[in-house]
Order: sequence, then C-alpha cells, then structure tokens
Amino acid sequence: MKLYDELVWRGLIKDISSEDLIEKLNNGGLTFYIGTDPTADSMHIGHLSSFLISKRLKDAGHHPILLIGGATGLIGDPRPTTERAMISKEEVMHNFEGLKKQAEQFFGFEVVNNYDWSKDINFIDFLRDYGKYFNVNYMLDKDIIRRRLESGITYTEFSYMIMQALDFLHLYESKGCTLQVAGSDQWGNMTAGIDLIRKKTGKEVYGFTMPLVTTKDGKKFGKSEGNALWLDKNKTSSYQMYQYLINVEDEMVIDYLKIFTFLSKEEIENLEEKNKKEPHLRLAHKTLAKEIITFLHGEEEYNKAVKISEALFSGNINKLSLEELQMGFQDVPHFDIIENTKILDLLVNNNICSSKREAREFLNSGALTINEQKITDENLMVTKDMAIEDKVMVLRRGKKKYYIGNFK
Ligand code: 545
Repeated sequence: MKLYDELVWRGLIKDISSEDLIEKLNNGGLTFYIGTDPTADSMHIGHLSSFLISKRLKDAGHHPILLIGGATGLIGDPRPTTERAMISKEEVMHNFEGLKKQAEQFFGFEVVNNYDWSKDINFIDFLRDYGKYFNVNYMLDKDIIRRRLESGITYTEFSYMIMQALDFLHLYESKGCTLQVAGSDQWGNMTAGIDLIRKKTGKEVYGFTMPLVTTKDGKKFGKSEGNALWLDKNKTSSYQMYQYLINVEDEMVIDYLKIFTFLSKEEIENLEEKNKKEPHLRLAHKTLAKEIITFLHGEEEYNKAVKISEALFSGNINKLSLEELQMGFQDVPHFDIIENTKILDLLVNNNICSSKREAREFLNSGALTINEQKITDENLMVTKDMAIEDKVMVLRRGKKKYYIGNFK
C-alpha cells in the first residue's frame, strides 16, 4: 500500500494543502517538520499520535525535523477559548530540555529550537520583513482567531501565527523543508506559513493535518481523571499507562491500533476479527497496550505492568517486588506506620475505618487483610516483620479498597 493510502486508511489525514502532495508523499525524499511548544517538561499521549506519523514518514524515506518552540512557547498559541497564562523564560527553557531529551529517546529526530533564529529578529524587522505579508483580515479569518474575538485576544497571541509562519520560511530556506505536519488545530498556523513562503519566494510548500484523537463521544483521548498520560514513566508509570490503554472503549480500540501502532493492515484486520469472535480475551486492547508501552519504555516495562495488573486482579500480591508493588499501588492512599501501633488505632487514624466499632466489625467479618493475610485480632500490634522487606504493608478492606502503609 502506498504511504498516502496507508495514512488515509489509518485515519491520519484530515486536511491536505494540495493534491500535489499525495504523489510527493508516495515518492519519499521530502524534508518535513512538526512543531511542539514546551508547555510542559514531558510529552504526553497527545504528542504521540502526531509524532508517530513523523516516524511513518521517516520509514517511508522522508526526513523529519522536530521543532520545539523555545520562542513560540514564550508567546502562546491562541486556543479557541481563553488567553494562555504566560510561562517564564526559565520554565520554557526547562521544558525545552525535557522535551528534547524525550524526542531523542523516543524518535531520534533532528531537533531545532525556533528561539535560535527568532531571538535575532528585532521588532522593526519583524514588522517590515514579515508583518508586511499579513493582512489583518487574513489573520482574522482564521477559525481560532475569529472565535476569540468575543472573549478577546491580545496582540501577543494574535501575532503567534506570524512566528510559526516565519519558522516554516526559515526551515524552507535553511534546510529545504517543504512540508509541515500537525494535528488539525494547527491548520491556520500551517497555511499561514505556506502563504508566506509563496508570497516571499514564489515557491509552493505543503502541509497536512491529522484529526485530533478523541474518545467515542469526541472528548480528548488520553485524559484519566483529568490527568494527562505522560510519556515520562516517572510521571505516568507503565502500569498506569497499561490500565488506561487496556480500558479504552471497545468501539475505538481498532482505530487506536491504526493510529498508535506500526502493526500492518493485515495484522490489525486479523485482530478486529478475533476481537469480534472473542471480545472477552481483550486481545486488541492488550496488543494496543503492548505496542505503545513497548515502543515507549521497552518490553520489560510492559511485562512489569502486566504482572502487576494480574497480581492485583487475582489478589496475590506477594509475588510482586517492592518496586512493582509501589508502581501498582501508586494511586491508592498511602500513610506512615509507627512500629507497635495497635491495629484499631491504625485503622481509625488512617480513615480505613470510621470508628473502632466499625473496625471491630471488619476484623470480625474477615474483611481486612494485611499483605493478603486475613487479620481478625483487635489487639494486634503492627510490627515491621509483618511488612514486605520490613517496609511496605498492603492493607485491603473488602474486595478492592487498598491502602499502603510505609514503615519509616
Ligand atoms: C510552534 C512553532 C512551529 C510549528 C509548531 C509549533 C507548535 C504548535 C502547537 N502545537 C501543539 C503543542 O501542544 C503542546 C501540548 C501537547 C500536545 O501549539 N503551534 O505544542 C500540538 N503539537 C502536536 C500536534 C497537535 C498540536 O505539539 O500538532 O495538534 C496536538 O496533537 O496541538 O513552527
């Protein structure tokens, strides 16, 4: 299958600037870029979908450049809704370093920083050499800008598209970059660059966008309880990533396999068949989790996530290492334990039970376990030798309510 047809099949093409790009994509050899602003020091799953396209293009013989916006990050790309809070220069530089490290770790792409060329443009030259090519009506006609006129947009954010446009011009003139790739929210900024290059050089460059990845009801993909799914495993563990991916909506799992994995059309269609016949095996979900976590963090991390998930599901946590335990129970309530605390005090003081009476009820009914051992003695004194490696105690109340006690 030709590259363009594969991108269409995978649902990765939303807008394309010219039909001429189709043959150019299929022929290979284009230098292209994708940009991201350093709004955080780690990428999240929202970056992954668009950056994986860059890997698909690279594998098809094109040359990727990853731009991290050390300059545009100081200005703020206007959102359809509200003005962004300005980020300090120190924070932008800190975030830049974090993203650069990840870009090299996950993709190995050439990384450029638009601060390197933007910092040398003085205010008058900006207005004369670039601003002169932007008619205000043209700028107001961009969808996101138009939607901001009611709530208000500052001159700073209004100027952003000129900065992104001059990036494309700079990369075109300095590196022969003739294609920009982005998610669909970037169409206005992208076409601003295409138009600037045409006006300044008479040359045609190209862009295409991909649809933003959503859930079945159109919500942003990759938000779990309001938190982003970070690609930094110290922010979002492979276990948390696994839990999210294994539970994506059944109706969406095949689409996500197309977007987030390098499995072939045949492999994905086979999975679709198996998924229909034996949905309870959740083979498509497990494959999605395996492909993404293995790509990001390696097979060992994936196996760890599966091991923790199975141990928690079956309830026998004793085969988990201390590190696996802490990863698995990262999101449950934690508290410190002082040696020789009476169990009734421990249960009430840490809000596991609401009163000593309730604690006695749970103890008598065998509803409380420490490291999966039922505890029933209300006079029990909690000691380190009851903990895993004298450090960690997993308390479970009822079927699924877990708590982690740490001996200091
Ligand atoms: C700056 C200068 C350029 C070219 C591009 C840029 C960045 C661009 C932008 N991109 C988005 C972004 O988001 C940060 C949070 C993580 C998603 O703002 N003006 O920086 C997103 N981009 C990836 C995709 C996107 C886009 O990083 O393009 O559509 C999200 O999938 O929103 O010369």
